[in-house]
Amino acid sequence: MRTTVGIIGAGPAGLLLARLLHRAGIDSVVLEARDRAYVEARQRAGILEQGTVDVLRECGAGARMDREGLRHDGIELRFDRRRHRVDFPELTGGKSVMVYAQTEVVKDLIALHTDEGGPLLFEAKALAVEDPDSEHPRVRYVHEGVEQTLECDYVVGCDGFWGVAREAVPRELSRVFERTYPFGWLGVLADVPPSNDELVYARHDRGFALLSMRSPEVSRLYLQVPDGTDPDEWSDEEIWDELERRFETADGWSLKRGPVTSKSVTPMRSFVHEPMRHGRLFLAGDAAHIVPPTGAKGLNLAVSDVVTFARGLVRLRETGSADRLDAYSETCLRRVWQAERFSYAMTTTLHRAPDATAFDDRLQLARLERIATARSAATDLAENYTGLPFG
Ligand code: RFL
Ligand code: PHB
Repeated sequence: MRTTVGIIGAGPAGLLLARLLHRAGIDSVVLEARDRAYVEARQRAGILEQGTVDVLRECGAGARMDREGLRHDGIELRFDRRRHRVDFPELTGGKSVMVYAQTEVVKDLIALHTDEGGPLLFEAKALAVEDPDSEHPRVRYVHEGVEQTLECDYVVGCDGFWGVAREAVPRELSRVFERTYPFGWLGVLADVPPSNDELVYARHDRGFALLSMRSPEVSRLYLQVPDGTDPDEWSDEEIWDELERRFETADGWSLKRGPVTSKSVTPMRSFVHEPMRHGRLFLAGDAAHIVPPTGAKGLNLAVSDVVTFARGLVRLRETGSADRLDAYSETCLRRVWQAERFSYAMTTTLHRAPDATAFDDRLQLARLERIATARSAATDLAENYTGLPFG
């Protein structure tokens, strides 16, 4: 098979890229290792930045999001049994975020692409990207038990952290920047209306907790747990009891309980691979970088990467200038490192490290106090949370 852009991975990055290229009249083939049901059910992100919302609308993938998504104008920080609201539009000149699950974005993009777009092969596992620095890179893959080759003008590795695309960058040119954290998130979905209208990020001496939601009927909750925790160690009742302790306020706020329908543990890491481009191979989304989920940046970074690639390729086609495409790695990395900085700051301000001292605790409270009392500190949070401009 031959195509202009070979896309590895049908997560948000790969699917949105295929959509953007289709709208620009550029053909692509998407190879996805897993089956459609698996990809559509994978529980992950919940928050879309303003820029992500705008891109989904512009490419005709925003209709259901606009009907069912929940626009949020702020978040609540909870610490020392106090509640502090950060108002996004007021601090950013009108920006907000959308609560609309990654599973739903993925379902919408798959449905559109299946109706209108080019080939999207499920259960097609890429084995390797070959000759990335030639004019015609290739992807070797297995589909229906048969090994095949996809010949491309460009390959975009949207295959997530565990994918194969990154391996095609020669070791001597690769640099990896990484940090792991000695804790993870135990995440649950529960059939109960969210106990708060907006997300609650709670710092507590027992550890971090987050209240989020999927709809007016379904809550999404997270608890900081030690690294390597097995979700089955926690009964539903223990989870609710612990959430209640960490969210407790002095003003009698109460947490609604309901049936837990899913439970899983996510490890936390920060990771950046530089460069994000080698020859005609481009890395996008989690294939190139990971952020801890505390800043809600991962999916949104995947979106800004593929928008940058698509704009670069369209410019090359329309004007003959490869300047934007050539600047892909630098353009994306500037935004990636701002998201790394923000996610790290949110993570270390809100989580309790196993070796934290009383000094560390006081520092965290001082940082939160600063956000609660200084407009400049609150503005920095609001600008980063709602999303910095795309490159
Ligand atoms: P994905 O979603 O991992 O998709 C990669 C796809 O590639 C496929 N694949 C292959 N296909 C073919 N051949 C191979 N060899 C392949 N190897 C892999 C995989 O099957 C998969 O379908 O990466 P992508 O598209 O870059 O998207 C990134 C996002 O999924 C990720 O950054 C976010 O989910 C992170 N994240 C959040 N991001 C936000 O912006 N806001 C949030 O609120 C937010 N919350 C979260 C999160 C991630 C979480 N977890 C579970 C890691 C909350 C959690 C709990
Ligand atoms: C989620 O709803 O899954 C979610 C929300 C905010 C985050 C991370 C995850 O920071």
